[in-house]
Amino acid sequence: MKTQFEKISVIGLGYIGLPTAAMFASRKVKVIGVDVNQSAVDTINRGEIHIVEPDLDMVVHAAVREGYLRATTIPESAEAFLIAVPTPFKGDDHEPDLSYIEAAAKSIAPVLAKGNLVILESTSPVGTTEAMADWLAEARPDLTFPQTAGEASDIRIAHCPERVLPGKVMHELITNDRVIGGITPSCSERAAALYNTFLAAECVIAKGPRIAEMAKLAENSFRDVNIAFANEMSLICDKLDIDVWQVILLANRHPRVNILQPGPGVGGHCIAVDPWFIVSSAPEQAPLTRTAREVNDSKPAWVIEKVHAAIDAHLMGHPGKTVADVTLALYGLAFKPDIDDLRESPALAIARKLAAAHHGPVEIVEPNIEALPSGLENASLVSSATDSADIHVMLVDHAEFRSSAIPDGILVDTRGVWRHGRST
Ligand code: SAJ
Repeated sequence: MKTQFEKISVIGLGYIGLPTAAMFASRKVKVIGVDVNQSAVDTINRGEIHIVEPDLDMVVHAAVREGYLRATTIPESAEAFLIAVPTPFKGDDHEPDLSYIEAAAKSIAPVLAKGNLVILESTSPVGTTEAMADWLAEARPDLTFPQTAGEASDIRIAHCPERVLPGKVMHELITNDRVIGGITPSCSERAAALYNTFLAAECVIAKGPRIAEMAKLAENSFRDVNIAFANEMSLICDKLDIDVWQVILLANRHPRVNILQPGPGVGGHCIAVDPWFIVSSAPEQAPLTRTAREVNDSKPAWVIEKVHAAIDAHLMGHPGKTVADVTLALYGLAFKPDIDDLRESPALAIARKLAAAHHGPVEIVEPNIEALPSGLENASLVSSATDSADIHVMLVDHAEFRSSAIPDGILVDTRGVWRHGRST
């Protein structure tokens, strides 16, 4: 079997699928990108992008112009299919929702042919790749699949979880090691050959897709648990009236300690979601993972309480004033620093709740956006807070805020940007 791929297909052209498609196309592999969203397909076919990711626009533009990348809503035949669709959770029990993967698998089944490779890239609960293999086998009884035919199968199947950091995707796609969990060794080998088209790092082979699935969930849960520890520290230090930022700086001078940074909560659609896949698959065994999620999810409410306490404190010091006279200035809406991505952002959730409840002016400073999203109709987007702002709430430590002067007024600083004595 030849190792070079001439034509592949990427199913799902979002934050992972589009950069991956563009990366293969930049290496002169013909890529058919498939998405259910007609407007995303049209945008990409114009050589433009519908998401924000540094350096992606020029790679997509060049790939479309040179004819290596084309988008469509209907799957076509290809040598390899990479599935990169969302895996959210549903309901109060945070049950994983695999409907996008199931739909993607069923959509490619009719065009599958002997010799094809199918890769699941979406972050998935343990067992999902095997479920996907069964959906494909059910739809194509005329082909053989590795879960039953082993090494002799017509179709190769592997899980290769995406691990790239939003904001650095085009770089990390090339430089991060790839975890590869094929259903059989030759499934892994074929998948590794595909990624080696552009990978500068290593393909690390897992003993099967279940291990690869769990490794990805473990990575994001590890981070969630560690951020939860930092967030819990911030609550404890606030209660004891000591500076958590200095505590962390000092503790991190120990050679085996690396406490992460507290914040207003954990956002994005990965770290705040993936640990639930572990919890739902082994609830009795996962109290720490669950508690970390709960600690991080409860942080926005704590920040809102802090702001309300600050409003009360301000009014106590200004007897002639009412709440309507108190101006709030909120700094940052994005889900993390130096990006414009507002999806699943705790800062945005806090801003919406504060703006809805507050009777006075609310100013929002967010240098990375041009208009406020819905739910902030009572607020105004400003380039810097006015002198009349009374309470300043730091939500996202964008570079612009880290380098600007500490404002006058009451400070609620969820990121340690305005902490006194910044060096230690
Ligand atoms: N955060 C803190 N304190 C910290 C670090 C992060 O509060 O010390 C917050 C951020 O502000 C943000 C959230 O956590 O709200 C998540 O941000 P992040 O930069 O840690 O991670 P993501 O969600 O952008 O990307 C993660 C990455 N996973 C790991 O670093 C283990 C990325 O490599 C994954 O590919 C991505 O999830 C994914 O798609 O799963």
